[in-house]
Amino acid sequence: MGSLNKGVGKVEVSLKWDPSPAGAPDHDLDLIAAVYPVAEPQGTPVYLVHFDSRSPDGTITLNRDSRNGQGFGVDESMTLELQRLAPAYGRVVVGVAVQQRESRIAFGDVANTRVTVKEGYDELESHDFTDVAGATAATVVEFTRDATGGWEYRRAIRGFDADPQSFTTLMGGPRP
Ligand SMILES: [Ca+2]
Repeated sequence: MGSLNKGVGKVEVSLKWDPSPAGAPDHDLDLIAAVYPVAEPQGTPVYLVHFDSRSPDGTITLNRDSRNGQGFGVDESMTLELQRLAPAYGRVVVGVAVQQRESRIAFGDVANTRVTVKEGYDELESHDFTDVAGATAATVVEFTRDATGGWEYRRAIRGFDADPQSFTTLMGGPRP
């Protein structure tokens, strides 16, 4: 468990990785956010945000989406306006999943992957997935509502051996 860091509001999570070598299947990584109710912060997500799922209240937005890691700079980026989330929502977990092909693709198979969490120009977290190299999905950071209604965050690097769909059902669970 990382230390608690209080007072976050509007956060951007960005992800980049290098394309697979010429001739090899594309490496497609996805940023995924899951929102949980105050009443059941480790239960079923109220909603998910990723390339194929939008936030119904517009508070969490996937601004950029890539299927292959090509191009310069950030490949996927997501903005979380935590201070605008409904009071009934108490926890948000953000992770990254690797789309699986015919053969299993883990973080260790993808070159130069890095996720960065920023608030404005302040970098809150940055991680390269080397300590979850054998995993196919991982949580990165979690945000929780504190007693005053503000938001705090903590680093939450935890690897899973799961495809993206299964990961969305596991990512909010308690730590083993
Ligand atoms: Ca993607």
